[in-house]
Amino acid sequence: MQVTDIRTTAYKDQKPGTSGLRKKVPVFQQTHYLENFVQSILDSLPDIQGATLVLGGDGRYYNLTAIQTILKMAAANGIGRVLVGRAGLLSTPAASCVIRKYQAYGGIVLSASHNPAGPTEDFGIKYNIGNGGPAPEKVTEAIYARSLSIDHYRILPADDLPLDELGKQQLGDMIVEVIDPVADYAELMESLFDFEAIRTLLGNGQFRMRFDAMHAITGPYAQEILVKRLGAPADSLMNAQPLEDFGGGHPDPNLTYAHELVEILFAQNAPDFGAASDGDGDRNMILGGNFFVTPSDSLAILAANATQVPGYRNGIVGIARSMPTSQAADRVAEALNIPCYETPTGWKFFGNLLDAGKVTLCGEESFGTGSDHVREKDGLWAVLFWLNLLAVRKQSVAEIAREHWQRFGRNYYSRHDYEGVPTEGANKLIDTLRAQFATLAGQTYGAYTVAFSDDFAYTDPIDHSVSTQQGIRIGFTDGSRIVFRLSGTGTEGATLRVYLERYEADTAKQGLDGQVALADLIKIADDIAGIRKHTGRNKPTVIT
Ligand code: VG1
Ligand code: CO
Repeated sequence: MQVTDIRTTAYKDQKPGTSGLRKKVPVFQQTHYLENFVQSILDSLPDIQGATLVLGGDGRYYNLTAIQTILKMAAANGIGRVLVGRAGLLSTPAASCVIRKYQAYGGIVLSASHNPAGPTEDFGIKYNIGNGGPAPEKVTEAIYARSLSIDHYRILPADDLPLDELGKQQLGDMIVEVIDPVADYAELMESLFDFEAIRTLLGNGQFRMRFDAMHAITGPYAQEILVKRLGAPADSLMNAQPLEDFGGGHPDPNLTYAHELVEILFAQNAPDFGAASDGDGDRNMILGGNFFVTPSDSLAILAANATQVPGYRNGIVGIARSMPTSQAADRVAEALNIPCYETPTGWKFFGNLLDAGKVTLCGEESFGTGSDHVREKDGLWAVLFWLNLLAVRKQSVAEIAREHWQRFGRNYYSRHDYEGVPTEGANKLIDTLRAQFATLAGQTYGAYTVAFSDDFAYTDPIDHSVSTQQGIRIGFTDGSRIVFRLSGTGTEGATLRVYLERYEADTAKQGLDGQVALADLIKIADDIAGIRKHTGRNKPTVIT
């Protein structure tokens, strides 16, 4: 095997964010840019000689080019075997499933998730560890540190490999095994949910659903699982053909970017159930006929009903939610007498809790829900969980949600995103908030009195690692909250996220529109942080 050693110069901007390294494609196309980062990953992993890695991505532009390069570099660096999804495809949860099932050393997942794709749009790469989950901060910090000093990388000069047929091939001393990207994942889903009951629901001639794959990775997964195995009519799927540029869309399953689906579900004679997933298949949006389930409510509802689903029949041991996610799940945990953990934003913070058997379900307000079946959030898993519940409870989505509020109270919740604002203004806004920490408590704004304000910090209960500055919280005496964070996944300017939450126990007052119910808090957020002033915007880009 003739390995080539190539001299390179370090780039200074390869610091992974909330979920891997995300940059515009032209940034990745700079000389040796991708190679530097891949070598930095490989250099940071101890004892990888002869190890098995999993490799695949969401199919976006540059996916296949990057996969060919990574294969040749893996071979040159002494990796023993790479399991790669056919045509270079693997959804993020499927990659997690495959790493776990085949006890791989880890995996490289190529995705910029919900960010748009194409020659001038975004690309991304992240490393997942042997538990199938995103690398924890100590690993991503080591990769970044290595990227700052790297001066050569190793690659095997070889022709590109054909990746469209299943089976084993040799690349230098390494075996490349092309695997079915859907099969292992579909089998896992069948082990968790009552497919028989869901098949009956989907085939009863009454129930109608729509799943929007947004021209991204979940198309083939939905085709196999929802249509082939569960018998949903073929026209239940929308935009199921994966495209390199996701059809020019923004593959983020929310009320703004999944508007095609939203219009269908909010029309007259709407279907009973609607769902969408994102670029890499780890997010989910759940809709009923004329009804939107907030991701925070979805987590709470799944937790409260978990024992109705075979995979969770014996109950759940705990719940974890990211800090900005609403406290609806906390109320369920309290009722079930199980713990509810509050972690920083990003799925990597759930890994230790899941591995230690402290939690079964996890969720984020950003359309992410999942469980201990893998170590990533999982879009289709959430869709199947809901379908299983609908099949068992024989009620509509809206009825299930309203009953939940009656029992636990309703946490009105909304997130306002200001995307692509000038970085300087965004930083100033955060500084302005920090400067008020000492004086805010005790101040009154209309009916609301501030109880505390701080920067969220987290100490991992398992490995005791500490993560600071994970979002600014302003808590009010009635339990309402406003949270401010800057996004760690954007690639242009800064994105400000404002999270708003208010609890309503009175069942007579639970039917308001979220924006109406939160109007006072929305105004207070601007009063305290100077959102308009610092961002130059008078309204958010996205409201969910
Ligand atoms: C966003 C979400 C966060 C999520 C992350 C990755 O991060 O807020 O909850 O874990 O995206 O999701 P940020 O830093 O932009 O707020 V995905 O679907 O990109 O893998
Ligand atoms: Co995603």
